Amino acid sequence: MGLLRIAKLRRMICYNSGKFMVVDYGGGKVKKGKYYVTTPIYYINSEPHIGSAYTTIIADVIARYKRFRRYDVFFLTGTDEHGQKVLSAALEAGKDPQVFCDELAEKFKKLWKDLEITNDYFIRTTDENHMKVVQRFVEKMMENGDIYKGKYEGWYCIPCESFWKEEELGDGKTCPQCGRPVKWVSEENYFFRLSKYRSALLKHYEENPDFVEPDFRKNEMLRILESGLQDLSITRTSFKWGVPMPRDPKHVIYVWVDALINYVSAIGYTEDDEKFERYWPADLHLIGKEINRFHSIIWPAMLMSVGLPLPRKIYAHGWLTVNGQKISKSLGNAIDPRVVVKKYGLDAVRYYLLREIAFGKDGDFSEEGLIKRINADLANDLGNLVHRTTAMIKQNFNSKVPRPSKSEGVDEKLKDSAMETISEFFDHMDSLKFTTALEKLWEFVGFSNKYIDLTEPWILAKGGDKEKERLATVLYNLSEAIRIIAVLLKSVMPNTSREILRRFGYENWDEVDETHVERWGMIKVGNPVEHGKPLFPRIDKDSERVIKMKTTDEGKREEKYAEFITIEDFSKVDLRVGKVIEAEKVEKSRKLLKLKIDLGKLGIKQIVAGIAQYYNPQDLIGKKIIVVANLKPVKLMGVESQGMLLAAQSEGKLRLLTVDGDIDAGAKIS
Ligand code: ME8
Repeated sequence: MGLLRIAKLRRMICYNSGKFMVVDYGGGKVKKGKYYVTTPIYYINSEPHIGSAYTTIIADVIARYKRFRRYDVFFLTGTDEHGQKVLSAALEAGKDPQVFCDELAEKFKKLWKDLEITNDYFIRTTDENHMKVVQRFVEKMMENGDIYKGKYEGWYCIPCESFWKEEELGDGKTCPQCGRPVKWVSEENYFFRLSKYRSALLKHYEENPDFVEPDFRKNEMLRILESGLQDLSITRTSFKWGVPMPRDPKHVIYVWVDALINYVSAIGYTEDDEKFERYWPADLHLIGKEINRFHSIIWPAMLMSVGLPLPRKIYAHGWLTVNGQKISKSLGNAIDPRVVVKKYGLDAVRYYLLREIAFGKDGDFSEEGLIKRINADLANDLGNLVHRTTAMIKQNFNSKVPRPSKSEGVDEKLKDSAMETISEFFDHMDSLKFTTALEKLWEFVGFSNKYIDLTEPWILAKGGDKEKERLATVLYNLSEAIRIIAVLLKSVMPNTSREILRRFGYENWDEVDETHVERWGMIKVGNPVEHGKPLFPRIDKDSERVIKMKTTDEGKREEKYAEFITIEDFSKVDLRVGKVIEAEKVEKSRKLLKLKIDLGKLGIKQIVAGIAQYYNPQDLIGKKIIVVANLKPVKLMGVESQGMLLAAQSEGKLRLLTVDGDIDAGAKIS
């Protein structure tokens, strides 16, 4: 985007999407143009953890930063709810998939709210509106001759929802991405002519060197493109949990095709032209490195197929480990980010993630590291700077920002350093180099502390009128330095920024934007100054840790008791002996069996259970099993299930619970 400044009016003319424009989106403040940033939409098969929070927090910093730089921002996040992986998780939880997704989507929304994420919209792929757009998008690909019917035979990884070539597999036929076993799939599918777009993609990469970042991730994509592309199977018939293929609803659309389209459906593609034109193309798709291929090859090819412009940038960041280990439930480190935030504070966690983990590379989230940063950078450097300055203003100038007079060499150095910091901070933030941006800002925090040592205000305070005049200048300069630091921190540490500015007499924090650091000397003489509590209390290095890691062995023996329940709670569950009188497979399902169970006086109940991989239907007839008889009925794959049977599961095995000897069907278990 090219920017042209028109003298004093400070009005921006923007060159955006091939057009020149002066944009004013209300409030009289001129916007520079638009900025559309997205996170991946997270699979809803389990609850969010610090890994998903990492991407969302960074996207939030970017969205806040662009608003601060006066862009018209649209920030999107959401949940990916279709596909085999989510369906299996719902079935395992014994829930109807839609009910399961509704419950988990609320958990994601609640987490983002608790983490003060400022997304403008939350998309769910089960939204009716999104599903309609997916169908229209695929129809357009068809109209363009890019979709054909064929037979898919190959390897599929369910956890990654990814197809792999034989030669890409790991030892023992495992997924090259997650290391878990892949499955042989053979189905009649629709295919997308991905191969057709190879040279167009290569050309786009060549003409837009910043299209995929960081560079080493771009090079990985170039290697894939250079080695050739295979057409992509884009429908499945083995389950129904997805968007039906237009004109052939036996097929559901591949979860990745469905998911990628969220980036256009969320802003009104084919539904709200004005909004769509206002925000598309996306300025940044922020993702983790493992899903780069989908975003940097498949998605651009899909967009080319329907004739839409490509996103401006895809940034594939690295992976976080927690206390040095891969994030995993069984190791106990897939923790709810709120636990960490509750103990250490949201801003401290945001600062730590941006400062400590070199953005783009893999990094480790360690509680020790977080405590060190809080004590050194936040409590010691920034906290002390504010504390010392406000204390001296309170003591010597009746808690008002004093009027400066003649400036000396060291004052000029502070001022020059501030101006240089602002410009470097902006440059680094613009190029997504958060770690360097914060390093620069902290160099200035350091220099401001040094300025105190050099000017020795505690000695000036004991002197006569001349020294008092000098003290006023020193404390004015320190107040201004702190004000600039707080303004620059608006997007990274919003609560700290707001609190510091409030302590220096600024209540209108929401309106603070880049114009508040246009020049040195913008702090108002006479502003009330509050000397409050330290901003960041030091953390005792021996304090109890909130991330309690298990050893790998403990992880394997992971299960804890669920919470205690009372005998009254237990008695709510009506457990009965049931005799299996019929058993058959549920059509189109690999996992489900439909059983008719005789419950004596309670009659006959139909139960759908995910045991098809462990039992042949005919082997079950006549077995006496244990059934939860008073479970609210649900539909699984369209078939009603009126109860649940009990089974034990371990290391890939599953065995049904039965009774020790003969007893009547319907007998109560207590
Ligand atoms: O892939 N470190 O969803 P997903 C850093 N639904 N980031 C991490 C992380 C970690 N340890 N773990 C997860 C999907 N992430 C698809 C996306 S988009 C059209 C569809 C973050 O729930 C990171 O951004 O598996 C990663 O790419 C994303 O969560 C994967 O989320």
